[in-house]
Amino acid sequence: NSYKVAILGATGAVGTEILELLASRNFPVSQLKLLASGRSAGKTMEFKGESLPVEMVSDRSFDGIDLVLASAGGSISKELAPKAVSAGAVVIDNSSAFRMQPQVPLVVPEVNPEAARNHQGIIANPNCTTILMAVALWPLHQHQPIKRVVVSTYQSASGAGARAMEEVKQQARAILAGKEPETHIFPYPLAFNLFPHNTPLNEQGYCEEEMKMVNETRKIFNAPDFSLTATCVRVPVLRAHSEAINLEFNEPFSPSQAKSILSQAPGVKVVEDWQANYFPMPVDATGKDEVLVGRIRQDISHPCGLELWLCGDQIRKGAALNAVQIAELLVK
Ligand code: A2P
Ligand code: 11C
Repeated sequence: NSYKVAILGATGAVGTEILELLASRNFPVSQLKLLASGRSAGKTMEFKGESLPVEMVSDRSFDGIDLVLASAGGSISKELAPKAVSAGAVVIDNSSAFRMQPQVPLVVPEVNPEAARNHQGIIANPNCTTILMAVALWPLHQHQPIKRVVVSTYQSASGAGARAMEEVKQQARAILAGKEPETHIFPYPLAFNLFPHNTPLNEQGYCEEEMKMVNETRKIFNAPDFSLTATCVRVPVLRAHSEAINLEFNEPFSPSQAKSILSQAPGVKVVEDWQANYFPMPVDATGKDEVLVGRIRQDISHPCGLELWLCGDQIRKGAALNAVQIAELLVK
């Protein structure tokens, strides 16, 4: 079997990667439609050596399409995903528009692949920071239930899209030339700086990105009371997010056992060289499929605590790869 596929947001940071992954993973595609805004109409993109036109999306774009991989932002998904479903397509949506709707599965294939089966047309791809953490925590949680998570993130510019990555480069050039950096996508200069994630704050003082980590992890793990607190920070890294994670269990969890479990876990690669003080870095995670995990150590402040550090390619496993893996589950 092969499928008529559309990528909505094909020209974006995630869409471009989806296109590459459909080719490199040999997804069974019989027809491919590249959809974006009017700004991109007339452009072409390569797929398996063939040059394909980018089309401006319209209500009719989904006629005859089996599968839509959407990554053009929440408001576009809200408007267009229901239309694609009405036209008979299944939509794997990378935005936050539908993630918390009870009838919409929220899937990380290494964690809850079975959830994908019960879709009603839309399957949601979780938030990137959440996906990377879920892949690393799930195998430990299976072994011994996690009692509480404290996570701090170091999120790259790529999380805000292709134009945001360009903005950081331009800011760096401006600063090095002694000029004022300009801000368009980000609220503050990111080059040579960092700031707490700039999504809206709730009355408890948590930003939206932090609450996505809490609520989406609970849904993916099917653990409504899962205890997690997060601080999300944007850092001047171009691509790949990092996370410092503190875990508390009910009983001690030895670092060597955690390392052995993670070494065998799907989607995880343990990267640790204690002699060389070498651990996961965003530059090493960039372009990789696996979440790199290291610095697995006993928390000296708590007998049942464990510390770890991870880096993962936000555009790949954090978005495009996870979406393509969900598509592969459906095809299976
Ligand atoms: P375009 O390149 O034509 O603006 P990123 O997350 O990297 O910023 O990418 C966003 C993606 O969503 C791009 O492919 C972008 O297309 C697409 N997009 C943005 N606005 C619209 C829109 N109104 N209709 C369709 N696609 C859109
Ligand atoms: C960031 N994780 O790095 C965000 C972007 O819920 O899909 C993706 C937001 C989301 O800014």
